[in-house]
Amino acid sequence: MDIKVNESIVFLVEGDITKEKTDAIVNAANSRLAGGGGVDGAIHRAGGPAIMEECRKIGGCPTGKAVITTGGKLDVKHVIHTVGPIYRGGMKNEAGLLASAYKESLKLASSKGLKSIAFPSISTGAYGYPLAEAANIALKTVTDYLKEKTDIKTVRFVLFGRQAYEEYEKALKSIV
Ligand code: AR6
Repeated sequence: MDIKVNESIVFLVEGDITKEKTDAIVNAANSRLAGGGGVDGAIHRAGGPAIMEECRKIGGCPTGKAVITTGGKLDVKHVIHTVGPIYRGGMKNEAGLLASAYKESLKLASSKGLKSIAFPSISTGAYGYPLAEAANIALKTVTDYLKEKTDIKTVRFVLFGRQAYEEYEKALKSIV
């Protein structure tokens, strides 16, 4: 499914983000940028050691912020590493921090002149954010950004598995 927002298009696809050919893919990292499981593990495995080398130099990234490295051996110029919140019931500003992770990633991509970016579903694996709520926040934040700024032409949400895809589809239909 896709929708047009201003001059940009938001795509929902089911798949593996390490196969993307956008200018940048976004990693759901941890604040130490230490690598881990899930999408983080997949990106470092497929991208090779150059990505971790840069992560070590950067040293860390606070929750809700984003940093950028090379794409290593991936078919992308850059990996943007952002840190989503750990879900602890919803009263610890998780929604604000999740929105910030998306927005800071987009701002960083814009500042580097990137035209296309692919996101995974941040915080909805190991960090336990309920998928339906996270999908609404992700899509609202991205579409709001594209209504204001038109430099990023393509945003792809690469959802891992049918359930994630369907939740995002439901969320996207509810906001258009
Ligand atoms: N492509 C796209 N999405 C994927 C892929 C993939 N190859 N693999 C998993 N996902 P998670 P988080 C989905 O746990 O919740 C790590 O250890 C997955 O199904 O990767 O933000 C980090 O180091 C889920 O929907 O990230 C942190 O410590 C989504 O990606 C911590 O986990 C996010 O799941 C971050 O937790």
